[in-house]
Amino acid sequence: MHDITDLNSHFGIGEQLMFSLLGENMVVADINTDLCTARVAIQGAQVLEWAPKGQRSVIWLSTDAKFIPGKSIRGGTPVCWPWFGAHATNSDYPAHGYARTVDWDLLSSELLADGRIKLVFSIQTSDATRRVWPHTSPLECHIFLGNTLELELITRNDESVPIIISEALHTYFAVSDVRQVRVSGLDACEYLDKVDNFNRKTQQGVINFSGEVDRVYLATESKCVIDDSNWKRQIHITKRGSRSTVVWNPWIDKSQAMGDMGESGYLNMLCVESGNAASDVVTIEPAKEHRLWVRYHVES
Ligand code: TA6
Repeated sequence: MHDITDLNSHFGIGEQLMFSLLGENMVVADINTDLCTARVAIQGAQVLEWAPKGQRSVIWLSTDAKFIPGKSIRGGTPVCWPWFGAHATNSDYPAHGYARTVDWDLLSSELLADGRIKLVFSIQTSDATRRVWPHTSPLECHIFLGNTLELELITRNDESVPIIISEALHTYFAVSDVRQVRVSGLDACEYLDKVDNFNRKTQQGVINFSGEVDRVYLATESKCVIDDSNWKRQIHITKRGSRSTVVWNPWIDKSQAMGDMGESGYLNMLCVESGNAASDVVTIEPAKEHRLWVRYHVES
């Protein structure tokens, strides 16, 4: 458990970066600079909110999100690691790995010359994590908060044999009405349609939303754009070190079954996730590292 007073004395930056408790012992960092306001949870190194100055939040957080240590938080930028989706062999293991439900260590905080706040987190391991992931593979998450949001996941293989991971930055974006937005950048990409028995299909043009969508686009390094004409903005999603893009909206039935999506939360969120999943899993050779990087910026 992190001590708020210690965090503020070691990592606080005046009123631009302050730590506090949210819900049942959920430690968060609140950022308020000339460039943006944001909130980052120590659990999962998860950005919960991010609003460039003059913009409403770009990152969606459920009004019914639960802030209970060890439970995933609905919304923000969940880190799915060291596997994406269901575990390949053991259904008892947590979906999307364990990174998003454990406390991380904050290694550093910095106000950069360009006015952005940089936070560097490293994941904590324990007997519990080693039970589901018996590898020595330190993970860091570097977060740059300004009028853009950058996230970088760095996995290092400290073993003498290769390790294989799948991963994603499972980011929830805030939209005016998912029925009236569209996603471009994936035209002609092949995808696995999780709503249709993982059947392999090819994207035709832009993606519109009139029902549940859960697709893993493969072998794509393309930039994506969420075009939200109601809110007169486009959210640009640029990535490196990622060959998969997952597009997800649970729609009505799935949302109600999840219990933490809010009354009609599905209408105001859309996940466009940058990662490496399915046939895009990553092999990291001994003593090497793998970097997954994204940048989000808004044009209006
Ligand atoms: O990325 C889409 C997805 O894999 C969906 O299939 C759905 O399970 C979603 O992630 C949310 O998963 P969670 O474990 O956070 O409820």
